[in-house]
Amino acid sequence: MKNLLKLSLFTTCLLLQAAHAETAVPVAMQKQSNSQSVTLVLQNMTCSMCKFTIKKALLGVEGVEAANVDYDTKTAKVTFDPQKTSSAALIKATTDAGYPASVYPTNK
Ligand SMILES: [Cu+2]
Repeated sequence: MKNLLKLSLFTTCLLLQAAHAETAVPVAMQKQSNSQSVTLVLQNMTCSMCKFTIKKALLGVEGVEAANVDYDTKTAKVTFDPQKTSSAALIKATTDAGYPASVYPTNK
């Protein structure tokens, strides 16, 4: 009887460890890929200097980690922390700077 109890405790322990291992992996992965990327299509970009204005506006938004503005395609690829900001806030920032934007369709 005593041995049976020991065995069942041992099995429970193994099961708990397995369950823990299964949940621990996705959590770790989530932390690594915490930031999100979005591509914005910008209006009113009339010269190559515009990209600096837009980049500055985007980097001024709290939670933005990187902003790469491309004059040729008139897009901005922005990496941000979704806990701190959103694509709507990014659009507001570029709009306030004079460049209304929309989310590039494939990134919706
Ligand atoms: Cu310009």
